[in-house]
Amino acid sequence: MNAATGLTARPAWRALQQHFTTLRATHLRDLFAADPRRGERFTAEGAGWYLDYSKNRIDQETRRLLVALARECGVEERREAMWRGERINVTEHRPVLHVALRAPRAAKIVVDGTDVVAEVHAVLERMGAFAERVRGGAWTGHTGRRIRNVVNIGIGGSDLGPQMAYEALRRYSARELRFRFVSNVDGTDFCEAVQDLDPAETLFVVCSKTFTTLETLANARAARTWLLAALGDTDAVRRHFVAVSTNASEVAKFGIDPDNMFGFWDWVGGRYSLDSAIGLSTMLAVGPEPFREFLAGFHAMDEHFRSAPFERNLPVLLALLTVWYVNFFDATSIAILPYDQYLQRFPAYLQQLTMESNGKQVTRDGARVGYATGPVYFGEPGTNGQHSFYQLLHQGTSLVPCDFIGFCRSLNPLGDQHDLLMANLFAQSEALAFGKTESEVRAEGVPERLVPHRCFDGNRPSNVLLADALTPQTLGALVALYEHSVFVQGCIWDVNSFDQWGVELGKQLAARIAPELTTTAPLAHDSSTNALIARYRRRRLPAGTLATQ
Ligand code: G6Q
Repeated sequence: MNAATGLTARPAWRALQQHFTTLRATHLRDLFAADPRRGERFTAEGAGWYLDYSKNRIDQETRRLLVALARECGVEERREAMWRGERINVTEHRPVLHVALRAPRAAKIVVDGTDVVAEVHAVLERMGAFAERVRGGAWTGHTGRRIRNVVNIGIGGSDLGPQMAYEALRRYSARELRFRFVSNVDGTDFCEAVQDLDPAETLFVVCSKTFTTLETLANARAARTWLLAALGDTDAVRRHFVAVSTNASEVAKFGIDPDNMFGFWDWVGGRYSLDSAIGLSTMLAVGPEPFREFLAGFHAMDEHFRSAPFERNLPVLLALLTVWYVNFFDATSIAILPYDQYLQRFPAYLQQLTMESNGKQVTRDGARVGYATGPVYFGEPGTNGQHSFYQLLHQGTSLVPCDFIGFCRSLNPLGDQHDLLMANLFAQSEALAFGKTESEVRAEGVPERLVPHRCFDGNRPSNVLLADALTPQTLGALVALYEHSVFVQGCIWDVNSFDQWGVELGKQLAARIAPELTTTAPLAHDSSTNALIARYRRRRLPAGTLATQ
């Protein structure tokens, strides 16, 4: 089978195309009217999460065909190949084993003759011991003062996950410790993060899988300079810097004591590394035991993904629905709408997970795909988003499937505010699905000229994900849910969800341009880039000068 046409030639795909021609005109109002129990029938549960996917433009036949497509695309085989540690990241020739990071101690996953689960637990032990010392005050700074500030330096997968998890689990975190996250090579990020911190009480956690990332090394050097300017003694680095990396030699070259390094492995992708030692800042915030619960939540979803039949399998269902909208309804974006302020960084985190994984134009074999792949993910916590971009979700010309995420119990009960929050979640999903017809608008006495403006077509799909409360466990399960959903999508689109070559070109060009900015050497780019660099050269300030001076 030709790889580029492989997917679209599959029997289930062909059947879905046929089925789509009949279902596309069906309104969610009709689907609900035809089956009074639809809201209970199209639901699934696993690892503490309840998924209501009844407000999707599907019927039982759609689900049957989508599940058949997953089978034809070998989702089961590829899932097991991942668990077996096969090198399913074909372009980097690596296993993909984030599931080993949360496997219980008794589990065994062997890669190249080594039981990686045992290694994972050895690192977890070291992280736990270190976290206890910092949190308990036994680990002090160079001058003997207690650590009160933790600054995570990292970017991409070494920043988005830890920052999201820190924010999400804030309710469980040690409030006497302050956490900051520095990622951007823009000096503003570092300067603002440390401007009110005392170097003698500050611990830097430098997170970089490769320890060669330009932004992270620039910020780590800035941190060292800032620390030494205050403490004066290079020995201080030992007490104020720890590293999380797979690259011990680069860590040592930077001057961080290898004893203060927490390792992980090349079979952990950056955007899948939150539950490795990259989560050290999260563990410092919440403590080792809640971190283990967090891992247990991931593992519970792993087990669900591995054992639940596809028809009741949360990651499989979420993935198939995305494929349905992207490939049949031509949807180009998905909104992630968490109704919980603690999940404010969750959409940003998911953006990387989904778009870096499945934003691909060739199949695993390198043939051009003949169909759409990963959509744009975006989102904001509700209810804030309601007062901004939801207008387009309700009345715009694009179809934007939405994932609503909420909790039955608030971690901060404040009067009736949680009920108000959840009422909004339920109402949004209802409004998107059922809309408001012309006759309903007229019946409200709306003047005729305003009727078109006040109508809502409805028929806009959404999922609702509910858990009892935001805990380390439910957060872990939620992350794993999306990780596996991305995996299933990748299997169907036949792309490698675990590489990210797309970020390379810009990096290479920036490395070429950086030295050109500070010379007067002739430029050999296109006329636009040449003119931009020339203007910048004329107007830039010498390093170290303030724009306001
Ligand atoms: C994620 C990507 C990327 C990576 C960063 C940081 O999957 O690979 O976002 O996490 O580029 O890389 P380092 O951890 O090596 O600094």
